[in-house]
Amino acid sequence: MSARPWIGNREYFPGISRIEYEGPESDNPLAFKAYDADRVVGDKTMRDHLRFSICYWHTFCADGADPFGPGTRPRPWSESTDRLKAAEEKLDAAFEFFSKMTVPYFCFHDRDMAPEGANVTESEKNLQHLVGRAKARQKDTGIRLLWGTANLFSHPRYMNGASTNPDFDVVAQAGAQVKAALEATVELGGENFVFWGGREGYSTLFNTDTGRELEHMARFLGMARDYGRAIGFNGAFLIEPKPMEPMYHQYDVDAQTVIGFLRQYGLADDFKVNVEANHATLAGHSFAHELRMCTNAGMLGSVDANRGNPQNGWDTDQFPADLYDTVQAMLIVLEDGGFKTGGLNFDAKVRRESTDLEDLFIAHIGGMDSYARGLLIAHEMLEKSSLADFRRERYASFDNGQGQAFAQGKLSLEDLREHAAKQGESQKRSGRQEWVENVINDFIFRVKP
Ligand code: XLS
Ligand code: NI
Ligand code: NI
Repeated sequence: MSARPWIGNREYFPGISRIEYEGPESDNPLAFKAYDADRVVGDKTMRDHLRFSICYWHTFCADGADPFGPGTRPRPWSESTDRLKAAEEKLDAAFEFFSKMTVPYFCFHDRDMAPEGANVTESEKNLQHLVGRAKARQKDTGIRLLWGTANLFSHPRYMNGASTNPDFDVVAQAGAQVKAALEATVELGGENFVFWGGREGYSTLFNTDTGRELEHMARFLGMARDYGRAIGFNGAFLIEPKPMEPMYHQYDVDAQTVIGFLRQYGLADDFKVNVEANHATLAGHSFAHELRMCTNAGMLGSVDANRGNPQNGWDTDQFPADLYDTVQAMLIVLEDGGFKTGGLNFDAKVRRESTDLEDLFIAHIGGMDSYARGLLIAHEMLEKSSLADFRRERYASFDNGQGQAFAQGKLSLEDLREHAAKQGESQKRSGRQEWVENVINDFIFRVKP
C-alpha cells in the first residue's frame, strides 16, 4: 500500500486525510465514532463483517442534477474535455476517496469508469484502457472489487429495455456490453456481477408481449452465466430487484418475484439477490422483509445500503442513518452466517443541497457508523436476548408428535380433521409484539460502541 493516501500527481480532496476511528465521544465530523475496522465482533473483525463498498456512480459521476435543474456539486476530476483523460482523472479521484475512507471495496458500471465509444469495438477499447489503470490502482491501494455491472439503461437505445427489448439488434448491443463488463469484472477480481433491470419492464401492456420478454430475459441471463463461467468468473451473479422507476413496471419487482423467476428458469444455482433498501420500500415492503425472504431461500447475495424517504416513496437513495433499519438488517445477516461474496455497498447519494466535497466523506462516515452500530447491537441481541428462543418456542408444536408429522409431510387433510376434532379449540398464545419491540430498544440503548 502506498504511504500517501492519494494517487498520481494531484490530490482531489486536499486537507482530508485517512478517516480514523476516534470513538463515540469524538465531535470530529471527519472521524468514525463506531466503525473500528480491526475490532473483533464475535468471530471476525468489523471490516470482515460489514465488507463496505463505495459506488462509483453517485459519488464520482453524478453532480446533483435533477429533472428540474443542473448539478450543484463541483467535480474537479471531470474538468478535462478529453473524455478519456477525464475518465483517468475520475479514476484517480475515486481511488483517493476509497483509500481515505478506508473501505475494502468499490463497485462500478462499465460506463461509470469508461466513456462509451462510437461503436462496440471502441467502447471495448475504452473500457480495457481504464480497467488496466484500475488494476494498477487496486494494486497500489489494496482495494478490491465487490461487483461490476453493465449500464443497460442510460443509452437511448435501451428505452424499450435491454435484454427484453422488442428489437433483437438492441438485445445484441446489450450482450456486447455485458460480455465486456464481465471481462472487466474478472480482470479486476470482482466477487459478484450485478444485473439491475432498470429498463426491463414496460410502460403499457397494450404494446408489450410480456411472456416473450421474460423468456428473452432468462435466455440472456443464462448466456451471461455461461460466458462468465467460461472466462473464469466464479463469484455470484446477482439480480437487484426494483418494482418501478424508471419504468412504470419492472419485472424484477421484489425478492420473492426474482427468486421465483430464477428457479423457474434454472438459474438459481448461479444467481442470488442484491437487496437495495430503498427498492424494498418502493415495492411496499420493509428492507428487513426483503432480506429475510432472501435468507429463507438461501439467496442473499449482497446489499445496496441506502434508505428512502417515507413521505414521497421515491428512490431517493439517501445514506443509511436509521439505526432501527441497520440493526434489523444486521440481525438477519448475522443469523444467516454473514456475507459470503456480498457486502454493504453504499448505493447512496448526498443531497443536491450538500455541495461541499467534504459532504461526500461525512455521508459515508455516517453510513459506516450506522452499520457498525447495527452490527454491535445485533450481535449483542443474538448473544444475550431471549428473542430467538421466544421465536423458536412459538413453533414448538411442530417439533414433535402430530405437528412434526405434519411438517414432515406425513399427514393428510383427513388427519388434520381428526386431530382438530380430538383436541378441540386451540389455546390462545400471545405474540408479545410490544415486548419484542421493547427488547430491541433496550439493546439499542444499552450497547455503546
Ligand atoms: C438503481 C440501482 C442501480 C444499481 C446498479 O436504482 O440501484 O444503481 O444498483 O445498476
Ligand atoms: Ni442499487
Ligand atoms: Ni436504487
